Amino acid sequence: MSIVTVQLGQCGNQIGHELFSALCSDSRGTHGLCSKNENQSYQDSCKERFFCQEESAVPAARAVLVDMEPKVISQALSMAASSGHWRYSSHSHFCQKQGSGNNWANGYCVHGPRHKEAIMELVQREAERCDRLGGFLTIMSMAGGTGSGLGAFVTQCLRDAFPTSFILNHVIWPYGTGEVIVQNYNSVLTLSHLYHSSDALLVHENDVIHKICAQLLNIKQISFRDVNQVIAHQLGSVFQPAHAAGGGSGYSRNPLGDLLESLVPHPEFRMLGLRNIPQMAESSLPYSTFSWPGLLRHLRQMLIANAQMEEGSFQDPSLYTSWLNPQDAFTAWKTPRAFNKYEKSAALVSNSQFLLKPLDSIVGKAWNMFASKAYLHQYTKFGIQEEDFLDCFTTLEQVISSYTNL
Ligand SMILES: Nc1nc2c(ncn2[C@@H]2O[C@H](COP(=O)(O)OP(=O)(O)OP(=O)(O)O)[C@@H](O)[C@H]2O)c(=O)[nH]1
Ligand SMILES: [Mg+2]
Repeated sequence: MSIVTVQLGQCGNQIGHELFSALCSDSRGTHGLCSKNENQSYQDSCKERFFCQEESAVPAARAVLVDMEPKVISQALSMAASSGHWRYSSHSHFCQKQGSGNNWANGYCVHGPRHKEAIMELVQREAERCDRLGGFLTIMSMAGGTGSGLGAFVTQCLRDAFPTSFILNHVIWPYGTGEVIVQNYNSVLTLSHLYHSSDALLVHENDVIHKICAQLLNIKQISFRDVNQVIAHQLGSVFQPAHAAGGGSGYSRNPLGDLLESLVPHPEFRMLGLRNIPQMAESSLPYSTFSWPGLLRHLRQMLIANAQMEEGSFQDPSLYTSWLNPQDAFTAWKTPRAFNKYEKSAALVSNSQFLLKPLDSIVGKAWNMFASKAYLHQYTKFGIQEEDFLDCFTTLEQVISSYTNL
């Protein structure tokens, strides 16, 4: 099955481009110890999921690019074309002349309704190019105006137009010491709206990825490009083909469905996090050896984060909430194929309390601003009223309380 990716705003388009580059270069790159046949079916499966091959042209990403300003999109289009290995389709982007000025309400109330038809037509066309549509992956930041506001609007349109398709929103959590003063407002509005229309939110925190760049990859002057490459690597590690452990011999045909089915058993809990190991500077890769038990132990340790627990396997019931059977709570996927130059690597997607603190902090800061009515007129002038804010706070307070009680 194929996934249609919708890249929204500066962040969404930059990360989307990096994701398709990573998928393509992994697919073309070293296949490690796996057989030729295995490698071939890995490549075919990756193509079916993310790329569309027309005649003799290089594969085209199954993607729609949306931004309210042209610069980032035109960069993405030309960088992809100049790679020579993949490209974006020539009529799969939509942009305007001026961004949403970090104003969620501008993206959601103005740009959304105004451009709904044009954007949804692009999405529809991309969906029709898929033999079998497995769902949608949207990529956006939650702190700006376009990715967050227009992104929330487009997600609702996707839900209406494709009521039975899976929708996974990849969301970038802003730096704690953010560059946008109203980022907490925008974040609260984005999260609460997505919570109603999306199947799940896969969250990457800029602060966390920044740390990986600094501490594990030893990058001195960290750019968005560096951060995005780590994010793309992590996303690729989840979305590239893998076999269900104990399942049949073929690669899974329904990547989004498989992921969401096991990870989102309850509508109150839709926040997903992603960890990937090992991660190291490319130059040290050839000199590293890893063993599976070591990697998995490390990954598990990351999951329980400092909790005092005996080592064991992922089957340990104490890792999970009591209302889930441990067999249903954990699903493993494997492939002998190397991933992105790593002969062995492991990724863990989890639905856990990892966002509780950051969420509480963002809601708290937004609430304090709201209580003093700071910047509210910038939202009300586009049609987001105080009651709308209150509804959003209520939604997120409920999410916080659900996760707290897990
Ligand atoms: N990881 C990552 N974060 C980014 C990138 N670009 C922007 N951000 C983050 O995204 C937020 C700003 O949102 P943008 O995506 O720039 O905004 P936009 O969607 O283009 O909306 P407007 O510019 O207001 O129209 C901030 O939290 C930034 O830290 C990127 O390439 N990678
Ligand atoms: Mg922008």
